[in-house]
Amino acid sequence: MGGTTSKLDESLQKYEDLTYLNFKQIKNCHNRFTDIKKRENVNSGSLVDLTKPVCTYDDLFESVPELGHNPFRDRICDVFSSEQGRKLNFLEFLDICSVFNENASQEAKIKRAFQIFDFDNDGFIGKGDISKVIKTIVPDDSNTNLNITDAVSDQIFKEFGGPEENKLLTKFQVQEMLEKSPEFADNFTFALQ
Ligand SMILES: [Ca+2]
Repeated sequence: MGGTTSKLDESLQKYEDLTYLNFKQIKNCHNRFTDIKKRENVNSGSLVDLTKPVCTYDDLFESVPELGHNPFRDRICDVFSSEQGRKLNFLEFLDICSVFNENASQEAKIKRAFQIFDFDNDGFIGKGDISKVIKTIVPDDSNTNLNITDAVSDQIFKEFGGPEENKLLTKFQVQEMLEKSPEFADNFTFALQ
């Protein structure tokens, strides 16, 4: 990068090895995050320490519509965040952009998709989780929605569930579901413009 590499660029460069993003994409993520902090009147210089700054989910959704338009946005942030009160730090935001990048490995995407679909965080994908997944994707605009959700959920377990019909999906079965169903898979890739 020549002799003019800033301290910030040096810090950001390290994440090329740790994420599925190239330097330009990392810088892009950083700029988006910095814009949020600027609106909050935080000196962007403090962002050299990348682990410190946090922003609220709502500020993030507003500034990053690529994430804000994702029906799973709250679940995605919950899975990646270690902060309290619907907030995430910059590195967690970077982690989201990395896994949702088109270059992320299928394995990384499936691992996170599994966590995102596991709404009750019990380590399994059960019927209740799948019902919530469907309700998240299909807008709740009719009284018959509950019946439709139930029917689709049954169909998913019939198609992707194991022969023992234990009403739990494994990672492998979730992978199969994502591979065969674009309406699920589409929610797991975005790129910052
Ligand atoms: Ca579960």
